Amino acid sequence: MRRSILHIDMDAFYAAVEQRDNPSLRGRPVIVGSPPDRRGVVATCSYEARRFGVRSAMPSREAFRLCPTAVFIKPDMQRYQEASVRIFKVLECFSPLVEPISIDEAFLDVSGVLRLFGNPENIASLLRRQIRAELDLPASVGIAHNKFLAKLASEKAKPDGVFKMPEQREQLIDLLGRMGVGELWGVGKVSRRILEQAGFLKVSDLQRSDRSRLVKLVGERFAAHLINLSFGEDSREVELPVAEKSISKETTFDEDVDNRQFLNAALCDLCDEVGSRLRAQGLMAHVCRIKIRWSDFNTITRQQHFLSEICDDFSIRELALELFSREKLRSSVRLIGVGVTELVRDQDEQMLLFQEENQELKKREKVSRTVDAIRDKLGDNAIMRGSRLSPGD
Ligand code: DCP
Ligand code: MG
Repeated sequence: MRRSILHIDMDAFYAAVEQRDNPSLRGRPVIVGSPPDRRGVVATCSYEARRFGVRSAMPSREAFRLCPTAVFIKPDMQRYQEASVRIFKVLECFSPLVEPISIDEAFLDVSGVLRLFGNPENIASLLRRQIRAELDLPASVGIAHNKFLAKLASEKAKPDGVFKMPEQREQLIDLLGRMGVGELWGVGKVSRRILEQAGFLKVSDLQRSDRSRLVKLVGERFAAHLINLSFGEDSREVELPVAEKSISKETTFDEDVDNRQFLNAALCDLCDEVGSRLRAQGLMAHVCRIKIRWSDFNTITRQQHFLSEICDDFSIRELALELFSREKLRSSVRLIGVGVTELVRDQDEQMLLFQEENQELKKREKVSRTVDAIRDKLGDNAIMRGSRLSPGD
C-alpha cells in the first residue's frame, strides 16, 4: 500500500512572523538577519525581497545592494520558536505521525487518517486553513507517496499553496527528468560538479544512464541513491522525533584537579562514552556541551554546534577540548562533564556519503564503530584510544 505523505513548510517563516506582527511591513521587502552595515548574513526574507534576488545565507551587505528599500530586522528567535510550537500543535491534530525537520518544516504521514479527514488534498487545505486561523501565517504543503517527492512538491507549492505530485508514472518521471541534478536530495556542491562534468546535467540523464558508468563515477551506494531518486523512489518512513533530548556523562573527582592535561584526558574518556551511546541508539548530534564545576561549586556550561551532524568520538573530543581550552583554570576542578544535544536519527547517511567535507566524518565514524564492536566483544579496556582527534593522526 502506498503511503500518503505531506511535507509542510512555512513561507518566508521569520519574515512572515515579522510582517504579521507589524502590519506596516506587509507587502514590503523585509530582510531578517544581520544589519546591512555589519558583517553577517540574511536568515530569510519576504517574497517581496526575493524578487530583487535576495536569498537566505547571502551577506547582508549584498542584500542591501540588491534591495536598498528593504527593511532589515534582527531575528527574534523566541517569537519564531513560539510560533513553531503552535504550528506543530496544529499538525498533531491531523496525524499522530509528525516528523519535525526544522523550526518551520515537517513531514506528516496521513495514510491512517484518510477516513477521518478525507483525501490528502483535503487534509492539506484543512491544515493550512487552521494555521491561518490560529497563527495568521502562510504555509505551503506538498503531497506525494514518499518523503522525497513530498518535499519537492512543497517547493512547487510555494508560496502559500498546495501541490500534489503526479501519480501517473510517466508524468512523474517526466517532471523529475526536467530537474537539474543539483535539486536532488543529497547532491551538494561537490557532487553536483562531478556529475555535471561527467555530463549528468538533468535528472533525465540519470534516468537514462548506464548504471555501471555512474557507479564508477560516484560509487555503488551513491549511484543507487541517485538512480532511485531519479525515478522518484524513496523508502524512508516518517519517523517520530527522538525522545531522548541529550546524552551526557560527567565525572566528579575524588580530589579537585588543576592539571589541564589530566582534565583533557578525563574529558576525552567522557566524550568516547557519550559517542558510543549516541551510536548505539542510532543517533547523530548537532551540539556539544561541556560542564565544569569549580572547587567552590560554581558551575558553568559552554556549548557550540558541530559543523555538521556527527556521531563519532573524534568530533566530540575535538569540540569538547576546544570549548574547555577557552576556559581559564581559575581554580581547581571538582567535576567535568560532556554532553551532546539536538539529536536526530542517523537516517540521512547516504546524503552525506559523497560530499567531500563528509568523507573525513565518515572515516571517523567508521573507526569509532569499529572500536565499539571490539569493546563489545572484549570489554571496555580492550582498546585505549589515546588522545587522537582524528583516525589519520
Ligand atoms: N534560516 C536561517 N538561515 C538559513 C536558512 C533558514 O536562519 N540559511 C531560518 C530562517 C527561515 C527559517 O529558518 O525563515 C526557515 O527556513 P526555510 O528554508 O524554510 O526558509 P523560509 O521559511 O524563510 O522560506 P521558504 O518560503 O522558502 O520556506
Ligand atoms: Mg520555510
